[in-house]
Amino acid sequence: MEQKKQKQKLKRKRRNKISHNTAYKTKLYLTKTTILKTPAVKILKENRLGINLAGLKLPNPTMLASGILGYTKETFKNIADGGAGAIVTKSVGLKPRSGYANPTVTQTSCGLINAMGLPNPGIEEFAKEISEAKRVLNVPLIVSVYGFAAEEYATVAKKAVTAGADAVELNVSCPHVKETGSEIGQKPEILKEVVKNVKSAVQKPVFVKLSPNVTSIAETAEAAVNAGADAITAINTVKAMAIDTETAKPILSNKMGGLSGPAIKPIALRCVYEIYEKVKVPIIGCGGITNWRDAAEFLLAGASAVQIGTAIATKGPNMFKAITRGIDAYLKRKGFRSVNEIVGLSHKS
Ligand code: RRO
Repeated sequence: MEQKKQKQKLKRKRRNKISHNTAYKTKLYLTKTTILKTPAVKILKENRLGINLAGLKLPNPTMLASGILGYTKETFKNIADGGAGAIVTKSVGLKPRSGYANPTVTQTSCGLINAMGLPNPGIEEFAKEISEAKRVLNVPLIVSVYGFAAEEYATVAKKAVTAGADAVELNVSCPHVKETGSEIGQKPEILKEVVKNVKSAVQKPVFVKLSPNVTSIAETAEAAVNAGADAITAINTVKAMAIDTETAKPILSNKMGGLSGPAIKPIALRCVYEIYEKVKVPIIGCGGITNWRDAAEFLLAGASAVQIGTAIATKGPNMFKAITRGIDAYLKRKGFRSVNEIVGLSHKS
């Protein structure tokens, strides 16, 4: 009898030991997976800012707007190190152009007016810069393209893509160069021809940058999208001028130029809001963004990403990090898991 009791006691002890071991192992296993998985999940969960923009992967929704800073790979690298999620180059055409005579830029109380006149080295020369920039950049490089005819846009776009551009942005909106820019973007039939030509020439995403200097920017956007545009950038500068009261003459050598900076932010925001109601492709907001709250307004209006130009030229590339951090803190404070959740949110209220 005593022996039987002893045996049962031993059996219980062994069972307990096993269950303890199993529990221990499970705990260990859980601990291990927690240790292994928690940081990854956390990073995944906390990556609120990464976006897919018409097939391009951006670490955050901020981009360098076209026309800001130089063309060299060093400048591009500086911008990427400053925290930009993507880079758009200055507009490049088929042939080199020296642009307008000075003065080409003037400061106003609420922004800058420029009339550079499309200075650029031409696509042949610039192609080398694109290939070299691609070697040092870890964010998408979008080449801004202009032309004086649909075929010219297509030729330049093809050369840019062959050199390594991740996408092209068609400049159909420069407000002050004859026979290109807004002279194309203001005529829906010509605009469509340009977009169709480029679409059939390249296999990469085609963005179309629009001018606010039209009767209905939403209808212009719709024309571009019907022709195949993968995304719309809104807006380019607003046609403007400044006069020197002492000389009684226009300040810019071209007389007219394009206004950028804080003054145009409410106009750009209205444009994005209207375009969002008309088309389904992603919109890239651009115009006077100087802080995270401006950027958040554009996202709420319907932009999937934002381009920053004048603020980078005046305050430097670290603006990207400051704006990105601000958006992230805003998303966290409001309980959003991804920046995508706030795109167009203002339309739902
Ligand atoms: O180069 C310019 O003068 C210029 C261009 Br391409 C443009 O698209 N927008 C602008 O304000 N200036």
